[in-house]
Amino acid sequence: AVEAMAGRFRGCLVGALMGDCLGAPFEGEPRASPSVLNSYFRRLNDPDLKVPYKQYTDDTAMMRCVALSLIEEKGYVAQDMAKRFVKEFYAEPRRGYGSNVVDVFAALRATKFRDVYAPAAMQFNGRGSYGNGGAMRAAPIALFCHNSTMQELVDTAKDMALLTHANRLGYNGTVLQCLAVHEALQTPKNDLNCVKFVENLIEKMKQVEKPGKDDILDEGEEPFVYVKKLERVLGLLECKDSVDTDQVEEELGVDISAHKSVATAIYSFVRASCPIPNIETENEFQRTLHYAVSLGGDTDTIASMAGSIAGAYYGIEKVPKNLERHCEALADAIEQADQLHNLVKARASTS
Ligand code: F2R
Ligand code: MG
Ligand code: MG
Ligand code: MG
Repeated sequence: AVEAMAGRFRGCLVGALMGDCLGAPFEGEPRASPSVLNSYFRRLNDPDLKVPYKQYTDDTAMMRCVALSLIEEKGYVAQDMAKRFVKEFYAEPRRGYGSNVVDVFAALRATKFRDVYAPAAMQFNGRGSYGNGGAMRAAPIALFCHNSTMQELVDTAKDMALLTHANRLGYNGTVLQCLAVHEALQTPKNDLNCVKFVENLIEKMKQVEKPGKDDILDEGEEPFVYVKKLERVLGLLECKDSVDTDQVEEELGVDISAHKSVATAIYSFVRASCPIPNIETENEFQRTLHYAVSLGGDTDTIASMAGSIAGAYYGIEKVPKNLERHCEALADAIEQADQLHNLVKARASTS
């Protein structure tokens, strides 16, 4: 038997991998119908089904770099992580990367990693990327910072995001995703209060998004974007079964920008803790992935972020074995989760 917290670490990284692999076929496609998705998950759950595994995309490719760098370096080392992103991209460039982040990799390589934060800061004429590429790879940071202070978690998540995503929305979305995984890990099993879960994140994001004395908002830039999104999540939770996918898209977003996907992933997790009309499964973890994919748009990334939160809460025991076996490199996710768990335990015993 796996120790309880180790099982949650595994659930988190396996959940992220599964959301990516199982959500990727639907990314950017017209929203799949309830019957298509029910038969998709039913078919994959058939123990006799033998098909090639579903490949992971950039989401997992980059998350693996984050995990391996933390494990090898026993902490966050910016240069090492940046080098891993670049090496990984040039080894396998066809994993479906965002169309602009690839320029960061090229500039990092061309400048020989002199200032690893500089290329990202120059994206979009100095505004930086607000894509969800920082958030999609963030789960290992939340695991590594399991016993850290909130400030340490926030700073590490932000620094990791800044390697590619220098826009406030890009890095604060990464921080929020980390806080959500962290909150899920801390929530005792069978004790999930959806409203409290979201309210706790709102309180933390109020601190994160509070403008510092040197923070000057760009013209037209709204303050507290994520706090407001999370307040909308609370509003949707109140409406429960009457919320349809159009409303989620309109209020929270389902696209590749961080501010239109991270709160959507959090909503998917809390919403799927209860039955949802048109979703067959009784398993809450699977329901989270299924619901995230059903929203359409950036299905791999939203399902991956939601899957990592759900896996951190429910643990690996809730992950259907028939489903996980279809994902590429499943064993690596489990190994990395165990290594991160050992690292966290070792840090706790020496502090
Ligand atoms: N790239 C995709 N999906 C499209 C193609 C996949 C298809 N299945 C295939 O294989 O061909 N998915 C992946 O990209 C997302 C993460 O992207 P990331 O890492 O954030 O990239 P980038 O390039 O930095 O940002 C993405 C786009 O966002 C817009 N954008 C960002 N900041 C902006 C700004 N300041 N101003 C204007 N636009 C901005 C741009 O359109 C960027 O290209 C994940 O979904 C992952 O799965
Ligand atoms: Mg992807
Ligand atoms: Mg990317
Ligand atoms: Mg995506």
